[in-house]
Amino acid sequence: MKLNRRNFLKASALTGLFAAGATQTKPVLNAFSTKAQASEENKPQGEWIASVCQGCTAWCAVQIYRIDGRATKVRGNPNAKANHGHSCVRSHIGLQQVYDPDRVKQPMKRTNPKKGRDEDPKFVPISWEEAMDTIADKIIELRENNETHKFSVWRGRYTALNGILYGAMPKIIGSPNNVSHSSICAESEKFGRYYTERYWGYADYDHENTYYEIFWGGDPISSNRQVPHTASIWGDLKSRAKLACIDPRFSTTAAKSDEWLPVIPGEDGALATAIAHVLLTEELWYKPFVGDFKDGVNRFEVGKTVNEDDFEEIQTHGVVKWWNLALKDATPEWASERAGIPAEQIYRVARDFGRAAPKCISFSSPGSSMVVRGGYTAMAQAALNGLVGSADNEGGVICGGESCPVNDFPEFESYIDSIAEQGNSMERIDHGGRLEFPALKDSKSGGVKLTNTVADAILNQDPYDLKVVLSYWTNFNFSNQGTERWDEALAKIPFMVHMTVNPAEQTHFADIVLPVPHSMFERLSPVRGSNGNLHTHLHMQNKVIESPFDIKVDETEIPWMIGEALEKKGFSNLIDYFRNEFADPETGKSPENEEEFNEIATKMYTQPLWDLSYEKEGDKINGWEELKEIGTWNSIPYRFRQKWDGNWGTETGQFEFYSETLKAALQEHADKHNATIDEVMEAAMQTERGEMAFVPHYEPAYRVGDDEKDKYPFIFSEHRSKLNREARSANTSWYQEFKDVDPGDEAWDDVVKINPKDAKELRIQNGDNVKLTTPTGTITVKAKLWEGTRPGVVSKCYGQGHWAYGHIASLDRKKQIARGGNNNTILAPVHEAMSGSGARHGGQTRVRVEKV
Ligand SMILES: Nc1nc2c(c(=O)[nH]1)N[C@H]1C(S)=C(S)[C@@H](COP(=O)(O)OP(=O)(O)OC[C@H]3O[C@@H](n4cnc5c(=O)[nH]c(N)nc54)[C@H](O)[C@@H]3O)O[C@H]1N2
Ligand SMILES: Nc1nc2c(c(=O)[nH]1)N[C@H]1C(S)=C(S)[C@@H](COP(=O)(O)OP(=O)(O)OC[C@H]3O[C@@H](n4cnc5c(=O)[nH]c(N)nc54)[C@H](O)[C@@H]3O)O[C@H]1N2
Ligand code: SF4
Ligand SMILES: [Mo]
Repeated sequence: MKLNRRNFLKASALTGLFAAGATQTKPVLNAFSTKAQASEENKPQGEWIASVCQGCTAWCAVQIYRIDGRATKVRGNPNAKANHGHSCVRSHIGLQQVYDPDRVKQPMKRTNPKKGRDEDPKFVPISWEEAMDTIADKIIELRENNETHKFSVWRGRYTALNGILYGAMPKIIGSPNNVSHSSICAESEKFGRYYTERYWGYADYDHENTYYEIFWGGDPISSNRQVPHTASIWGDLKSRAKLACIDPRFSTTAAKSDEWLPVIPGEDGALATAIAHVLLTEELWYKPFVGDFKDGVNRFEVGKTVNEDDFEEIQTHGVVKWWNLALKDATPEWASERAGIPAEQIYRVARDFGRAAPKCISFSSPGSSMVVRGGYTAMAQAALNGLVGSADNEGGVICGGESCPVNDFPEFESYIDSIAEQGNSMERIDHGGRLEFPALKDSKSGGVKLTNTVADAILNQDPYDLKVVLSYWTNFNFSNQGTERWDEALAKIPFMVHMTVNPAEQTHFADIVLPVPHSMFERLSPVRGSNGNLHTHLHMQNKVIESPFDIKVDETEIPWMIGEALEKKGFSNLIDYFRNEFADPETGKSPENEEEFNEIATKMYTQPLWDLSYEKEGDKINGWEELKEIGTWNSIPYRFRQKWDGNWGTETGQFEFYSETLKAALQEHADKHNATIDEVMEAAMQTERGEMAFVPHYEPAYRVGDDEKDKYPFIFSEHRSKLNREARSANTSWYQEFKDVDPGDEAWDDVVKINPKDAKELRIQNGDNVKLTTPTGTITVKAKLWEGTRPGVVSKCYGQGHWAYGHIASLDRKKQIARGGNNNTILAPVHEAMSGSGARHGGQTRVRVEKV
């Protein structure tokens, strides 16, 4: 072919294309590529092995460089479409976690029967056999006394294998009490989207095609779901789109946005409804989505009700009802008084957002919704995406994702005997579904299982006591608000097993401690990550290294071994289920030991992804070995507007501003209690009554503590760290050394950030030790003068304050002296009851700050 200019361009475009394809299998971050720097003779003999980081809920596919059996480096897995070769700073901290000398190294048992923070558990090493035998004895005792419901499995973070330990095992033993940490994580955010667009899950966004983003208490370049992706495209996003960050704190995202709205904590609902008000009064709603007045004349005028018949909706339901009930008086001036943001700024954000319709994003987060009464705030944030037509649309918000076909674990119903059946029918321990806790997941009363109420249940024996608890990947007396209650509750449990990587605050109350793999390096398991970058996926954790410690996998191997121990004592249903129902999909072989069980369960679960005979839309992976090697399966990119034209799945089939779906769920919950919906609203601590219950609306912030000057004059607001791997990374020197990457924070320390104006009045200076007192508790930390928090609001990072997590996390581990203070010691144990969430944000607790 002769190369004229036209086909030269064609050819080079093609090479370019192929080149781009080829680089996808290469690391993006070459600085970390050892091979790139090594000469031939000293070329390292290592290899990159696929795995998954679970440092946060992004669950990124990564690769780990192994050399001489040691894990030495981490990078994003270039085969994964969600993070495309990137990983965040926290992924590297995993290396220090897995080689942490403070880890639990062998099974141990408590020899001091007294439990309490001041009691030394006097742990001594035991064999796995003794541990399993003891656990089996306790379970058999419950079965003999017909009180299997007093058995409970507690789950923190988890992999896709959780269906065995958390799903099947309690049911086969006979307990409704599998308790998850999800309700202290993010359920209220999901509530908002479910009751507008019927999607319960983490959100994904089309950042590449958007022109305006409002971040509601989200700091997506430091936390939330997709840090590697968001950080990697931030430059492009920022040069294309306008960004507004609504956060009481000057976060990294606030610093890099066009607008910062330092909202008074818990008052976001006022801003969201005011933005909706402006979109309607100024005719900025997206008409091809919402529809229009029949005669084209806008009747949304301040304070005026509108006749429903005058408006014709297209994809939505109830815009006029919403206006009449909750929006007509919600002017920016009204919102300004509540949220503490100038009205002009609210107008500007609303107008710029509306002008970008439909390519604009209202980005909700737990930060602004894990707040007492924050469920309606989350609904309002989601409803904005309806008004601008960005819901399920390019440049907007994705509702769900393409499918990622996996197999369910085998049915276990036939292994539930009559004793178990009776236990399973008992009321749950967590109070979910009681009048005051609608906890409405998937339209079900009590659909969300509450976490933080379990401490109250144990303390008050309401509805009964728990006797045997198996807890994994949790640290509930650190991670729940109101930690002192948890210390007391844990001390009351007669037998608790903690399966943990590090001995933690919860371990201090355990009877048996079991060492488990660090999920990122030491176990084989499938992980279904959050959707990201328009793709749904499944990633594989591999056993990258042989652990130096005597560990067993919590979700599979330990249940198997307990099953064997139970069999010896005459109860074989659990092990029978594992032996009879699980079989290698390739050879048909049943598992014979715990390790085989883990592998076979993983193979069965993932078969549709690696077996080419299953139809699917996404990566083609040829065989089980290839899945482990590539480490990820990705769906095709999301196809937008799947839910448009009546497919939303809501009661009306439309995107609901007036939520018939929530109305039905609330009615069912009310009927269950012979109550009215108003009575439910009251019990659930909501202020509005009547039809307001069915629309996104403003609820005033709820605060614990009196604001009189001499009592609790400040609002306490908190946030997470760029370096928090949830609350698990504080025992690493990298966490401590680089802690000042969080704006305002200090290395090796824990500070409360106070506005200089307030500090001056209190005569407090940088570095002073200050006591923070709330109605719930007291901690002592350093003061930091910082303009990044508004006067009247003090701001503090979550994550420090460990008194039993290791020698780096504590100032003095032996004497239990924490480095800094745990926010949960002073945060009140309150809830966002509509979604059943623990409420940590929204300035729910007032605080007194005193120099010590
Ligand atoms: N004040 C406040 N409280 C919060 C939050 C907050 O931002 N502020 N965040 C909330 C959120 S979003 C969540 S999700 C929860 C999390 O709270 P939890 O689910 O209680 O988890 P962590 O506190 O991270 O502690 C997990 C424990 O697991 C152990 N561990 C570490 N790696 C592994 C592993 O690979 N396998 C196993 N089996 N164990 C391991 C650690 O030793 C630690 O003891 O906390 C909530 N609590
Ligand atoms: N770096 C990091 N990222 C993580 C995790 C982690 O531990 N570390 N954990 C993962 C997990 S388990 C979860 S659930 C998610 C949580 O995701 P997010 O909730 O998005 O995480 P945070 O950074 O805690 O966001 C809270 C933000 O809300 C702000 N905020 C507090 N009160 C209010 C309020 O009343 N209104 C508004 N508008 N903002 C408020 C805080 O200042 C903070 O910047 O993050 C995940 N990503
Ligand atoms: S910490 Fe979270 S965002 Fe960072 S690499 Fe791990 S899973 Fe991804
Ligand atoms: Mo979470």
